[in-house]
Amino acid sequence: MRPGDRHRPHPLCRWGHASCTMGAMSPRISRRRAFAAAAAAGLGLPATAHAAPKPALRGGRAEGLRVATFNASLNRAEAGGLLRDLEAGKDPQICAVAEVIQINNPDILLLNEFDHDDEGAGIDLFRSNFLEVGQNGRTPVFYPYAYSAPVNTGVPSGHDLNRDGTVGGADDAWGFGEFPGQYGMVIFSRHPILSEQVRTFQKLRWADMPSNLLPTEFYGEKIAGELRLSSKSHWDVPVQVGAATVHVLAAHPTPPSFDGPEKRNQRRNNDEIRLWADYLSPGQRSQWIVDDAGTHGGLPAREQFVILGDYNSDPADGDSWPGAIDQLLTHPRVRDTAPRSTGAVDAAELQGGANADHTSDPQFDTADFGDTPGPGNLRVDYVLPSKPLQIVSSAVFWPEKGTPGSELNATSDHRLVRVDLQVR
Ligand SMILES: [Ca+2]
Ligand SMILES: [Ca+2]
Ligand SMILES: [Ca+2]
Repeated sequence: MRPGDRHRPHPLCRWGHASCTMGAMSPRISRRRAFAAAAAAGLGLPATAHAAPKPALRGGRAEGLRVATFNASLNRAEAGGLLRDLEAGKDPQICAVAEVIQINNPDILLLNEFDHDDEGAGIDLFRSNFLEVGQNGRTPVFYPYAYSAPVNTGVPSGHDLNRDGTVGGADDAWGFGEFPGQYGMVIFSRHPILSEQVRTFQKLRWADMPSNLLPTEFYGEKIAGELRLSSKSHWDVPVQVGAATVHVLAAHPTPPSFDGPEKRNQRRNNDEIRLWADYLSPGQRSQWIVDDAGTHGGLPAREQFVILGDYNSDPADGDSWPGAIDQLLTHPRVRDTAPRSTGAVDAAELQGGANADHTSDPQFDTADFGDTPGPGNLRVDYVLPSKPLQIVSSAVFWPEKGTPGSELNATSDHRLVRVDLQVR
């Protein structure tokens, strides 16, 4: 525990972290901390005024919940690079990411591409130096709870996975990355994270998935048997919202590109998406799934969830294995609210190129990729709630060129996607 942590009730919940107990989470302290910070910033009611668990009972009043996902592109070229930028407190890209978050003001947020460090120092610095400071006159946001854990990106496999004749480098790691933790993930929440019930699937083997698409001939039998399925990690993070529990299912499957004829990344992307589809299918179909603590099986049918993340797969365009994202969009437990923006329509028209040939309606695009030759702008970022959750609205934050906020479009190649729910 570092000196600054005594003010933070729950600095970082990590898998297996001794301090991650319900007892360590004190809504009272976190509220006080939020009020103190807001007072220091010269504000009235802090954003976390509604962060405390409300006295809602089952069957009682519904609670509004805004859930968002954002691939914020906060990865850096070398280990420690993001920490240096966060410490300096002025990096314009990080300020813009914080401003996007402050404008959208989610209650639960997954950030993809946030370099992971084992102490959670990056999470603390991002909160104190950016989120809790009004960017460009916006209202600060306060997240008393956060979760992160190690990822497979940049972790050396010791094998020549890309078959280029040498061992080492980003392409030979368990997930593509220059150093362990690059392109990591973090969840921020105003509601308590039930950290003792978190399940992670970092080490689950690809070969253990029945009827997988693993190109065994390309890797060879021995190495194929060791490969990890998740390119970063898959997390089931339960969050307590009033009297209800909502499971945040977070992941960031590998892009289905940079492939040879064996299509290893395209195949892996499909199977990483399939992990959640199987996880949500109780019974035989999820029995092969084993979490990092050795527990088998998927998410029971009674549990509510929201799937979050950049799944690198458009329903119709880009390089996906056919039907990859449909495994989630058409899953019987999942509701697709089809979040949209007018900015994406505007961008597809202005940018042309591959966009002109797309099948998916551009209003659903969430990422602004290269257009000549392609892949063009795609729908790859998803917030997919379970069916019993009541939907209020949904949106992609993609302001049209020349309108207020459009200067933030350059912050990342992805846009923030959000869904407003009622939880009871
Ligand atoms: Ca190699
Ligand atoms: Ca583009
Ligand atoms: Ca498109």
